[in-house]
Amino acid sequence: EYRILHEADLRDYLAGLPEVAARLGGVPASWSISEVGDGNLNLVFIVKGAAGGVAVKQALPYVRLVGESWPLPLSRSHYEYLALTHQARLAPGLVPAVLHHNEGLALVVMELLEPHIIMRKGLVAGALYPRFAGDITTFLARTLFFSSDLAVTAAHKKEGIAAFAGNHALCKITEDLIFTDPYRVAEQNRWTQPWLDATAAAFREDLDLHAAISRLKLKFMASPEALIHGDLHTGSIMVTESATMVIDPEFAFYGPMGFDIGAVIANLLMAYLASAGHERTAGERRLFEAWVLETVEDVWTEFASEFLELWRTEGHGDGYPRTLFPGEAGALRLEAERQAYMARLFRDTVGFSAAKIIRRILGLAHNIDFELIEDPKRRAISEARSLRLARAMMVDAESFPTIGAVTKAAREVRDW
Ligand code: SR1
Ligand code: MG
Repeated sequence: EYRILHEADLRDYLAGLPEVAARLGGVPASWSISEVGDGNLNLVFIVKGAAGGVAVKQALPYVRLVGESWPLPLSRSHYEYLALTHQARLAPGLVPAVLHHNEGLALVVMELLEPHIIMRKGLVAGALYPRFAGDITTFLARTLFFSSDLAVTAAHKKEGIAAFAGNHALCKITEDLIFTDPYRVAEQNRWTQPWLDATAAAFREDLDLHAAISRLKLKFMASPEALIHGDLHTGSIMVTESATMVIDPEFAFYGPMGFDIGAVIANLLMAYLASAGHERTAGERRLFEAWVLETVEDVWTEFASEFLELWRTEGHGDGYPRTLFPGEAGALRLEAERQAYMARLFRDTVGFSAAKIIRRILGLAHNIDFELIEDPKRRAISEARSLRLARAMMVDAESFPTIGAVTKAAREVRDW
């Protein structure tokens, strides 16, 4: 049943979906259809009619960035649909509504997010998003907490793990591209040459770094703590000044919570360190960079506070049975356990954040924060600062006991 949809097929297909056709309005021939996908994997169409619009995402049977030589299962569309509907229940208003899903065509039709833009593009242009920290922390706290053993029964959790277990091809991309390739000779690696040649070579020889990234890789592979988005970079977030929407959860599976939180923080840190390479006035630059670092701090502190509050009020899962913590002494002890849990989660977050930075500079998939810095030497300076920060965060975890220590180190490396 699968075929790659082109404009004419898509028009006919959507015309056969009464709810979608009604949302678009007018006759199908009047709909405008454009393919706008700029991600690494899929086709994305924007369809607009007299009454409204929809977004259509179709998985390709291969990695779009590389081509047909790298096949990829269409089943990722099924997992994306599952994750989107799950996230919509747990974090209403923070993900697009799904209007239609066709498993055979590996296609999802969603509400069109307008006037939202991809957050990464806004950050490259120096825009500030005052609602972002509050919204993303609500998304993170609710999706992670409510799919964890702290909130659900053991049986429910295991059914969740089983439902996403087949998404292993997407996990393998992460295991290779984030946790392995940047640290070895791999054909697809690339970096800003010749300025980063020596750093890339040093990272390939650095056994402290190899031990640290391998610990993180194992955590990624063997810690089904919660249903994670799995690719929560700023290209997977759409924003306006007053709204935030998380998209593209096709990498979703039960994994370590710190991977999602770390992804958000990593991408903010890269926006911060890329800022020096983009054209903006000194005043704009100061304002933008101060806002980004404040947002990094808010992301962790607001996430931690929302997550802890959920645990205190909705912690009815099998993970920490309340019956084992009776009375005042029990309550105090349980609270101490919660604080220890958050300290461990913070360490994971810092490590994963570092891994996400390194992969964008030495691995296959880069980001426009750096790529749009036209002068390669200036780009390499921002990237080298980011690599220096990331290496320290990964190898020297004890030096980063708080999020303030992370932003302080980012500020220091900004002037390096
Ligand atoms: C070959 S896919 C490269 C990257 O694109 C996705 O957005 C993920 O980040 C993946 O690692
Ligand atoms: Mg919040």
